[in-house]
Amino acid sequence: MLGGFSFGQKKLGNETKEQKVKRMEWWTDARFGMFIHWGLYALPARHEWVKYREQITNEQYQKYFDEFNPDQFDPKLWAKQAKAAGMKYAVLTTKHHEGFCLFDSKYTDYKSTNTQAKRDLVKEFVDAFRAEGIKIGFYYSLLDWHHPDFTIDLNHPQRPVNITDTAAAYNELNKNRDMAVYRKYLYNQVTELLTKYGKIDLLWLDYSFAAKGNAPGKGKDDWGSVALLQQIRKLQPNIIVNNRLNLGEYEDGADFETPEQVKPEALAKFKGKSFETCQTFSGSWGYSRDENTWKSQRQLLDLLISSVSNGGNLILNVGPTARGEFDYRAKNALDSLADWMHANSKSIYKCTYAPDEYKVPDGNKLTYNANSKRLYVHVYNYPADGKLILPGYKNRLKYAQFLFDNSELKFEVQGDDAVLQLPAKKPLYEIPVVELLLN
Ligand code: JFZ
Repeated sequence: MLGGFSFGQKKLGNETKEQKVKRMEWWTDARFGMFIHWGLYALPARHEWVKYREQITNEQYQKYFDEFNPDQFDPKLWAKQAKAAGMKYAVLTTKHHEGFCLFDSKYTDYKSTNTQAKRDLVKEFVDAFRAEGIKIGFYYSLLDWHHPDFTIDLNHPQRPVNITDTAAAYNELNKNRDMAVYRKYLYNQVTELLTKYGKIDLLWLDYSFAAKGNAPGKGKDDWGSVALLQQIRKLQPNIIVNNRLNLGEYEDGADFETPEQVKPEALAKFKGKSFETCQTFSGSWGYSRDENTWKSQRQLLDLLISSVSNGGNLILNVGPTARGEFDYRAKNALDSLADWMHANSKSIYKCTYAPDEYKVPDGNKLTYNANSKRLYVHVYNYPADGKLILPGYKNRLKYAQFLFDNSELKFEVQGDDAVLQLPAKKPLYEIPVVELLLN
């Protein structure tokens, strides 16, 4: 066969390009999802990497397992909050790097059903979000800082003090550890997650990393990535999988890229690819009590608009507290998104980047719905006199209106341009959206 896959790449299944587009359609249309990072790290409440950062041993970390008691956990409320914010899918950490499982796995005792919670939190999440019509995603950490066979590498809490220490130092630390045993565990748990909870729409596996000098990294062979992906596709043929598995020559077998904490200006290079920007409300994924760099509504909207205006998705993270709630800062952030999405979601769902011939008026950002032939101008820079110049739109514009109330916006042709007359006084919405119906 000629073509069908890019240079140097091997194909895993026999899905055609068209079938792939169809399989990914709901995700491409959705554009906006919720990430949920929740685990024992909510108790220390100082970042989900606390065990690594402070080089905490399993014994020292045990108190968080013993004290885990999320008495306010109400996934139906979480689902309502996600839905109100306009998020169409949600991805929960079924296990993060710390190794604690939020589900009733038969392969470990280190799980929520053995804590005071006594609940399969994953099952309740799935039921509640599905009931709200939100697509279900599982995050599963490839790293595991609790499993006794997971070999110590540069990202492990028990790494040598100097992480670039000699290979001998790592060998000594790893002499009783066997990645083959862990690999089987990982395979078994992913199998459980994909067989016990019904249809799973998305899987987010995290992550692979290169060695640094003598300090080992982890990738393809450690995870058994290719066999794992084949198993995933077999169990859930319609699932969408991210690209952090390190698939080598099978890299095209992953479905989307995951630029993380990438600045909006840097997203242009992903144009034309399937990508999902993942971002936090503040500077941590896990609940971080004293972290105070919370993004403003405008910054959050910019992340969403910038993702869609480059043809990608945004998944925004909430880190619930140890009691199982979205704290007031997260609630405020979600509420502010809900307000905006209530008024403007037409410029987000099923939208993508605008064709090149449509120029962005000065500092503003465009999205485009090819089906309805509508272009959306996100007015970042509100013109002082209300005159919004659309460069080169002389013969292109049929009708214009604000999205928030469908009120008409009149325009005049001046030379090659169309000039829209917005109200001189800026409407109260942050980043109002103008809908342009094109000829
Ligand atoms: C990972 C996790 O370590 C982190 O805690 C969080 O879950 C996040 C979503 O994913 O962090 C990464 C993983 C990969 C890269 C950067 C951060 N990367 O490839 O640049």
